[in-house]
Amino acid sequence: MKNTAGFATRAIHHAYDPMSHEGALTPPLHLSSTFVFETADAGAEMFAGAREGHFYSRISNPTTDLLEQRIATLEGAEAGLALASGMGAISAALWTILSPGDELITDKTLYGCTFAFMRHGLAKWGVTITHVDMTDVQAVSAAVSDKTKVVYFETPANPNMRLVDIAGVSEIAHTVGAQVIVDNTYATPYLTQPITLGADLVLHSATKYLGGHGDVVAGLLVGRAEQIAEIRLVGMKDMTGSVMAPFNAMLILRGLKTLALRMERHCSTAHQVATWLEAQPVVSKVYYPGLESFAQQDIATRQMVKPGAMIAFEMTGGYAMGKALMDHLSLIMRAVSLGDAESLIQHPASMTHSTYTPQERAAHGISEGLVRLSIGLEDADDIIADLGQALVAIADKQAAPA
Ligand code: 3LM
Repeated sequence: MKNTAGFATRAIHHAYDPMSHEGALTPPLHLSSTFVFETADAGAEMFAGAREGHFYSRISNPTTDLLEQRIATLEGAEAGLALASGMGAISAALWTILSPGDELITDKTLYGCTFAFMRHGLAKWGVTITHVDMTDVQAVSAAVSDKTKVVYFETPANPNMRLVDIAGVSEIAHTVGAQVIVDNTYATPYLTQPITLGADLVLHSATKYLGGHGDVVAGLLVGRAEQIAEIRLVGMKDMTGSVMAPFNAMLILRGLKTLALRMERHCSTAHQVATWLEAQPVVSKVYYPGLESFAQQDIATRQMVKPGAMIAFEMTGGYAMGKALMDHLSLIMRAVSLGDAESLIQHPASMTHSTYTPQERAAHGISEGLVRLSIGLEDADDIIADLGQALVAIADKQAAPA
């Protein structure tokens, strides 16, 4: 298969030849934790890095290796690395790159555990964490200095859907020699490929859209081959041991085969649901990059093929109403995580972003009333009907005498 093949074709075929595997259509699952050396010298050469091959699955494994090649081609990167979780990818990368005394500049809004890792982990280690409003490229320009080693952000950001101009921020970061790390979990490589826009490293919680079926926790990282090799040997192998199990790699490889199809459906349904939500009088604000009312629609159009399938919204009655809505849903599941076949709803302030204090949430643009909806693969009419019946139920409840 040519490397110029389309996204879906590469997601299904890249780097695998059945004829080299006894004709097996599906890549084999190599569960082996260790690999036999042909000779003692061959083993010593592998340890010295002078000979290619697998020798222990905390370093590499044929099944995870195929996944690493697939995610690299889909992101337009030289190399990939599979890790135990999204947080494993984040911590292995940052611990490899940063040293005490360095500065990391990041957006105001981050996934709750990423924020906590920076605040409680990296900061304790002597790294200065500076939060900047990255929706404003000038603010990033004013913040960077010779001490800035890493510029880190999510786009769209979890949970409030703020977007960051990847090309603009990368250009600024590179003027001071800083590396740009983008968490591409919400967009997936189907919608945005940050490396092609100037980022140095891209990471995923593969638990989400890449796996796509809510049955695996996993992380992926892509970037330049030399840097990925360093993160493999330092951040992954020695500092965290955050290795993806081969079985999980197999599940992600299976998920990737339908990523293009699923993202098309996720996005078109999300657009319908967001449009419907915006028309409801009790919904005061909807944050979805595909809506005309979305403040950063220009960036969405520039760097996202489609607006994604994550929606955040607020209700006129604040979180009391949001909670009532959540408790009256029957098809949409009350659960954290995202990117699954099932539509999921959750309350960031008390769940995914409870790692922030209320004061921190206020300072970082995460409102207490925000409700987050991950649009699944069910029929759009059924998702809308579920939201509709819940709105009717809570309206009746409000109208009923106490
Ligand atoms: C969530 N998010 O519900 P894992 N980066 C982003 C993420 O959204 C996440 C990670 C990294 C959620 C998980 S909350 C307890 C459940 C943008 C995870 C971390 O380590 O694979 O979970 O990825 O928003």
